[in-house]
Amino acid sequence: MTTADLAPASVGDTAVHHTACTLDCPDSCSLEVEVEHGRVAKVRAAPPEVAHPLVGGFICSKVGRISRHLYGEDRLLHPAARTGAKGDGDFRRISWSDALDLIVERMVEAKTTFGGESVLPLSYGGSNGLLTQDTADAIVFRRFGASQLARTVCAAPSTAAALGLYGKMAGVALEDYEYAQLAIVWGANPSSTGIHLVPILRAARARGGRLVVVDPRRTPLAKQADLHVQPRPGTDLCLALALHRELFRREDADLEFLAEHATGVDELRRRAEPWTFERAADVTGIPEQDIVRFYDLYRESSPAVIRCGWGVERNRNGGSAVAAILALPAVAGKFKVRAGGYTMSNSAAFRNVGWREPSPGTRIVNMNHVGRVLTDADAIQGPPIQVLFVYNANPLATLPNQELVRRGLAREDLFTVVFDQVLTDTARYADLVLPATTFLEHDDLAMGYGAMVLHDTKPVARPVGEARSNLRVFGELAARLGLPRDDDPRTEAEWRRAVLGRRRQRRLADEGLVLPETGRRPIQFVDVFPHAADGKVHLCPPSLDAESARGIYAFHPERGSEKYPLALISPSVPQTVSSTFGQLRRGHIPLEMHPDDAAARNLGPSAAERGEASSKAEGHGEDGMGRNTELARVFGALGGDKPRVRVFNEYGEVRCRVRLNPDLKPGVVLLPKGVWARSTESGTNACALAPDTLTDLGAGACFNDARVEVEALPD
Ligand SMILES: Nc1nc2c(c(=O)[nH]1)N[C@H]1C(S)=C(S)[C@@H](COP(=O)(O)OP(=O)(O)OC[C@H]3O[C@@H](n4cnc5c(=O)[nH]c(N)nc54)[C@H](O)[C@@H]3O)O[C@H]1N2
Ligand SMILES: Nc1nc2c(c(=O)[nH]1)N[C@H]1C(S)=C(S)[C@@H](COP(=O)(O)OP(=O)(O)OC[C@H]3O[C@@H](n4cnc5c(=O)[nH]c(N)nc54)[C@H](O)[C@@H]3O)O[C@H]1N2
Ligand code: SF4
Ligand SMILES: [Mo]
Repeated sequence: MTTADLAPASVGDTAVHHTACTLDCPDSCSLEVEVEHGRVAKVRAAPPEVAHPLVGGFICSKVGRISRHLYGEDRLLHPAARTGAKGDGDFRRISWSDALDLIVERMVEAKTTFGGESVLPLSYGGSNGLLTQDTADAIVFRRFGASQLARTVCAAPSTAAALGLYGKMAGVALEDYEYAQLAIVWGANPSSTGIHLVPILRAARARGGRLVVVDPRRTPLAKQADLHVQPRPGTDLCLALALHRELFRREDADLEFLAEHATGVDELRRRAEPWTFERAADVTGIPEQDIVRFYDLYRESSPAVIRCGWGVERNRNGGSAVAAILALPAVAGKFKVRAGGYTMSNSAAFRNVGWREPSPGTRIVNMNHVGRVLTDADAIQGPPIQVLFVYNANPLATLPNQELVRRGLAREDLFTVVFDQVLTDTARYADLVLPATTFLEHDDLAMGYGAMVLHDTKPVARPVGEARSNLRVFGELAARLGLPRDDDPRTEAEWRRAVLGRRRQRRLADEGLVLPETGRRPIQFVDVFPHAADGKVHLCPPSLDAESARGIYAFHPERGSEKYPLALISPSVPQTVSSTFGQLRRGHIPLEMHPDDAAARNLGPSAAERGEASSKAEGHGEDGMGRNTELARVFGALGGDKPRVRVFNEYGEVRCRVRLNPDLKPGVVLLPKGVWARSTESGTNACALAPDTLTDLGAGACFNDARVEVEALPD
């Protein structure tokens, strides 16, 4: 591939460009975009000559239809200042120059009165590449001396566990799953969240490979799996430790591998010791015979690979659970072969990318505590937050304890800037909104965290209205605040070089995309090793042991709660990426509930009524998703109009309707993550029910520790 391949080609009046997707998705697709008169007309997968191998000629439908986001009615077109009450979303247009003056004035005023730490930048940046986060923005906020944000809302526990055990070690390439004799998809739902793995798993099965899915609900993949292991949310740690115990006890552990490549073996063994299969079955709610079957499949298969997802981490035991899962291939001796080992985030395939702006040593605010910190001056040491600058994030829709976040955003004395592409729920509370470009309108660099690839993202369409890129806006803000230094990068090309290094930048320019330096598809413990001084896996790393209350691998049982007996999970759904594209949803979202739980609350047919339906359903076929068509019909019919309910706990409530879903584990209810206020009757989402407690490692979010009750509302 050469740069010539990446230059736009003209087909009639339409220009065809190649670029890459930066959305928060592991697959980082290479895209082909048709542009008409400066506007995006069609987006599809780039052809194989210019695409990275995982793409395989298809992309998701949400990006295929991204013009609805780019040119939809919610798109922000120019800077605007608030005219109505906070939350109303009424603004009047102002100029960029006035907007930037106003920000500078308010930031300087806050610093003079309260100190620089009274300014808080709030960005997560999951849907950003390497140029639009932690570059010019870091120059602004760090040099200004603002508070720093710990970006803990996602991946913090997983990252802590993976780094603690293996350092920055690349995982098994997703393409290699085809060669796995056993693939374990653990707390991940790639049918929604990383679709390019799905055909590869299908290919593996066609070659005789087996599939195990560990998930509290029957996901589309679980329906095709040889074994679906269905734990209660938050109990994976017990399951993983039970597998470890048995590996050691039955002498199936690879002691030779462990002697050469691991530390902390005896500690892990000791901590796994109490977890018999029986006890694990009791705590996880998984039938013991399923654990035995899972053990046998894992023990006897090679290559065996574990795709550990982010569903495992979002609870009080999340960090230790991920650690115990990632330790399995070491103890069971599954490394050293292609398709043997694990995959978590594959961003470890690239080292030393990014701009490093030194930390000013100012205080750090945990993102999960933004609601507390905005509403309670005593929640954190130092000055109260006076200026909040939100970009690359939609906190009102995505942070736990939504009502507290809302109260914080509603504070009259808080000056809030929201810099976004669309008028998000958060933006409605802003004093000032700034219009941002999208990855089809600005320069960026996409780095996969599933696909091992780094590639250029080019502006292919004209920015709508007065939308500007992060690099430009933060560059101008830095200048107005007098922060730039002579050797700071200024142009997009200079930023690319600063972020990538000269050698990689040249490769990217020559080749269009860059695959890992370690060889295209590394084999763990052959081509890549733990990134630690001793090159070993640390099964019981002292730093993590010190961090977790009662030490790593200690199980924290649920606080018993009779008042709120249902476990609410809020996983990703196909239509959105986190909250991105949430404005495009039509209608309201339902709460999904197992029929038994619904019947117990008079919200659905009783077991007897369903039994009758089931016997009628026997002999009926399954549809493409593995649903029994007759059962689905009967559940729908028996359910009648979906009952209106209130889902509630001590943090808040969501009012919506109920949909019966027999694929959930009884006792588990589901609301999708990232929905906007307009998608529920109450204007709240799962975050209104999510506690702002922290995970055992990495101080991450505990979304799936939400415990709730559901009651009927009059229609
Ligand atoms: N279409 C789409 N793609 C996305 C995203 C999106 O919102 N939409 N989000 C992106 C982002 S930000 C991320 S972090 C990834 C996340 O993608 P995934 O890793 O797939 O994570 P989740 O969607 O949070 O949850 C995955 C599964 O975990 C299950 N689960 C919930 N609790 C538990 C538990 O305690 N144990 C186990 N074993 N399973 C549990 C859920 O039922 C769900 O099926 O996807 C990325 N890709
Ligand atoms: N209930 C519940 N909530 C969750 C989760 C859950 O499991 N359950 N999961 C969590 C997870 S996994 C994640 S990753 C977080 C994500 O939380 P967020 O990062 O807050 O969510 P996104 O929807 O990705 O928000 C990104 C915003 O940035 C804007 N944006 C994108 N690119 C740019 C740019 O270049 N410049 C500017 N200025 N703006 C831009 C987008 O328009 C979008 O509004 O949500 C978390 N929230
Ligand atoms: S969101 Fe994921 S699947 Fe969709 S185009 Fe982007 S990288 Fe590909
Ligand atoms: Mo995430």
